[in-house]
Amino acid sequence: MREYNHAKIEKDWQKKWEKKKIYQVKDKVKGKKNFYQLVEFSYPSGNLHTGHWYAFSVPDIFARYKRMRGYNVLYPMGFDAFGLPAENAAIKLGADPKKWTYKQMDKMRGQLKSMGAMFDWEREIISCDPSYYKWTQYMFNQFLKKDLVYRAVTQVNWCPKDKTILANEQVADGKCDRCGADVIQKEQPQWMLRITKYADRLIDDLEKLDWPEEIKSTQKNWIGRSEGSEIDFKLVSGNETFGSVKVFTTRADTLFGVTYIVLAPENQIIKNLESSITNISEVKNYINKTKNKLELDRKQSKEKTGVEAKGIKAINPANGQEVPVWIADYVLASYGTGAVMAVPAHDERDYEFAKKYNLPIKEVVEPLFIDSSEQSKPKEGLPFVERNVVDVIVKHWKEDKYLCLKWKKVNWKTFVTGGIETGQTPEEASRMEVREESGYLDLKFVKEVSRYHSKFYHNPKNLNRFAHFHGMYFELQSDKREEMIDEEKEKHDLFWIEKENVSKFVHEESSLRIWNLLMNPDQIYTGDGILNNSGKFNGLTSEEAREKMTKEVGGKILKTYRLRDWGISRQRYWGCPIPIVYDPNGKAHPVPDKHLPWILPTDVDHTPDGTAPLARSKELLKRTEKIFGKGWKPEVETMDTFVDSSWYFYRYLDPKNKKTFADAKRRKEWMPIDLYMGGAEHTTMHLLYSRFWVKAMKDAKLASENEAYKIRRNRGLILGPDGNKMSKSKGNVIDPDEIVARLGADTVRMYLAFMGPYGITTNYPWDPNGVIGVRRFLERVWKLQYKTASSEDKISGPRVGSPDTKILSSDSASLLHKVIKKMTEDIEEYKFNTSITQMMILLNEWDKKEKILESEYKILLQLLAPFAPHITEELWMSLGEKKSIHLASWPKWDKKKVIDDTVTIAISVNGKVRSEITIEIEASEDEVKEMAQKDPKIKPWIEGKTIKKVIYVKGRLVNIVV
Ligand code: ANZ
Repeated sequence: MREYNHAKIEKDWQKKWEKKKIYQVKDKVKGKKNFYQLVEFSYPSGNLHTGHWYAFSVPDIFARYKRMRGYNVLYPMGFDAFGLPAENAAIKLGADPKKWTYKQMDKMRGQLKSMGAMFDWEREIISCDPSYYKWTQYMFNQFLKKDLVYRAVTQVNWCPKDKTILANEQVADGKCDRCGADVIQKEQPQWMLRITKYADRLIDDLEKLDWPEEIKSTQKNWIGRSEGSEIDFKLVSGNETFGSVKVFTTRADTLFGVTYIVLAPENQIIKNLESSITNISEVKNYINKTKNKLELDRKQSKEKTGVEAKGIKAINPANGQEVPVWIADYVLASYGTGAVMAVPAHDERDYEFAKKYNLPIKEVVEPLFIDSSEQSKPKEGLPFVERNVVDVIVKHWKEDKYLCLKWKKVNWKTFVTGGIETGQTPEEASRMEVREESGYLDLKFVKEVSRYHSKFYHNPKNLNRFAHFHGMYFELQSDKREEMIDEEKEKHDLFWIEKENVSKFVHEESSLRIWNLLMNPDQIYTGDGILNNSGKFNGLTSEEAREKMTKEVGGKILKTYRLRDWGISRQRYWGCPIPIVYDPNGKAHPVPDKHLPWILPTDVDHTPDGTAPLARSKELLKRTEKIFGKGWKPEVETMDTFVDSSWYFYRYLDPKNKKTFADAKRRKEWMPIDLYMGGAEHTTMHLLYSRFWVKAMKDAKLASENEAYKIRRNRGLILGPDGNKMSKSKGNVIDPDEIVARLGADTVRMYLAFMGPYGITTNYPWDPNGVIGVRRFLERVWKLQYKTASSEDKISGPRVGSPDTKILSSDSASLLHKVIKKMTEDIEEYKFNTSITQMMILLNEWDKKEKILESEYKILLQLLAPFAPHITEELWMSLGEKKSIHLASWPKWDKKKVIDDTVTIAISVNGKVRSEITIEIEASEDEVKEMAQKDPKIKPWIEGKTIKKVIYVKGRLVNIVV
């Protein structure tokens, strides 16, 4: 018997595969569909950790599976090779960033090859290579032509200690991630990309993508589109009008609820108002105080502060009402217009402020509930019939209990409720309803709690109801009561429910709202609804009103976004040089395409001193002057590395092309990417930037697709055995090199796939016993090779079709087919774990047998091949196969064999279930009855007794009557 020597097997096969080029991918193969599967290319950190293994080797299972399913699969790998760590190594170790990076990549390439993945290394790309960044620069130039690139002064993060600009992701908790110094904000000119121009498309196109909902919603929030209105409020001082202030609001429907106006302290308009503000020194004082606050603190500040600008008023354009003008720092200068119309009845921030400064609160929007239950949701096609209604809460005369009704015919639990007749007030209607429905008479009206509206289908009347509810509150003064008429008694039962149980008893969302408001009046309604107290707009929905009211007051409807343009300038060395030169007047010009790649100079001192390292290159300056003339200067900034990774997937398609970044034909063969698997940390940066980049490429006629990634799946993290994130400081790091050496790459790949479903962002702890378990499984597969028999007659034990198989627990052939089916279904959903379980079940069954069919063993090897490519190849070849198992196809299951042909039925004696047996579905009644009586668990119940009757219910049970 040969021993399972993983080290030798794995090395041998990796060499042979490379020599035979079995993983080389052609762009087109006759009769095969292309399948482009991408994982994020790695940063050459120089050491492959468990996270890399999880990121690359598990998706490799899927890629191999797809290949066996007959697809022409591209699963490429490369290096995202520009970036800070190389530069830091240069600063710390005095290394040459380029040499350092290439050395790291050599090491990592070797480790990546040890995975046994089907990467086509001929297509490797390296983003720091001039043959790659030439095209990054080319695209920059194209975008410049399309006015998608511009230079502007913006705020950047500045580390005063390292004297360098930091990207947002290089700042953690306001500190430099390298030296820990407090980061400050600095104004700096930057090259910007107009990603905001694509904001709408970036939101709207998400809908068509098969991406996890959480990434979609995070991207939407990040872009932060809000549709709003700009509305002018005239400013007056006494009788004098002097100009106006523009506010930005997303809720123009609440215009009638405006009770004051707020200006951001920085709002320039305050200067023009100075002479009319009577308390100007107080105002100036406040403005000075807010100057030192950070924007973030102002957004989150717990206690709102502000000061009234006395002597001036604003005129509400909707109703001509004068309202006070306040200055408060909860309004930000950088958003909207830096001024808001405050509606404390419907906005939390305004509500808090109004409470604190005693400003009026005026409700103008009432909630609208639309029933969504199957029985009561409005019926399409039926018109709505309106009706005014009361919903009446009645308190007990002595106890803290409330009157509730349980309706007999319909499943309703409510307060007293009923319609308001013409001529009745809501109070009168309430009294009448309470009297009719309960008989109580001695009511004290306390208040109208709130109003709301409700749309539902009224079943008994077969109409759609649009009900306008008044939520009323009464307290009974005594138990004075009259006899109810029988008709009412039949409709419902009355209950007095304790305060704490009311919300469990009543279940209409709308009634609950009134109840909650009564119990806790310090609440406001911030949603859309139906307008009230809004003059001629009463009764409109919020949505209708926003448009109508904005028009009516001469406002403008517009969209705003939270997304800012993408600043790509880095004052860094190890990045793609921005291909710009400045003429002697300081005007920027693109470096013409014929001079690309615009090479990163090497004569640079990397010590950070606050200037860009490229500024110290004599060669770069000389080159610039030589090409463009005396007095010309090069741009010394490099690009954000997210630019490099925004288009890398195109280059895999044609990595050696010198004429273009990727030939159009090849792009047509492969794009868009069928499946993109990656880390959960990528939501708003890489995945948003590259979506923008592709759209911009499409508009510049460089690409023909609008989106690059059809399906996106994010994976989770592998945690240390202690359940914490792996980190050197915690001493819980699993070194894949060590485990691969000890147990083999096949074991590691398969264990990682076995931990749990892939493609969901759940984290799994590394379990040392789990790895051993997987290794044992592979050893068992290895040993099975000595149990194979090449023809059926050598097999001992019952086989399909033989006469002694009436009672089957499971049968090898049908189990195998069930396994193929289940594994296929699970892999399609990235549930590699449960598909491995299937193979384990099969093995348990086979272990019981003396011999197994070689043909069936080979099917197992094929099923296992994507998971454990080396051991399966070795076993496959040792069975005399000539062609690699990885060129074989995925086994098919036989439909007939996966149908369950057995069924488990119950056996009862005198009606009590005493046992179960498994029978063939087709077994005859007599056979089943006989088996039931012979069952060892049944025997004691019938022995020595007369059997009166045996009843068989087909496929379900046998009852023996004694
Ligand atoms: C009146 C109103 C009534 C508002 C209401 C909201 C609810 P989003 O949706 O986040 O874009 N706002 C406008 N400019 C502001 C600024 N510079 N600083 C702080 N708040 C500002 O927010 C838009 C809403 O935020 C606007 O709509 C405005 O308040 C406020 F029931 O106007 B609203």
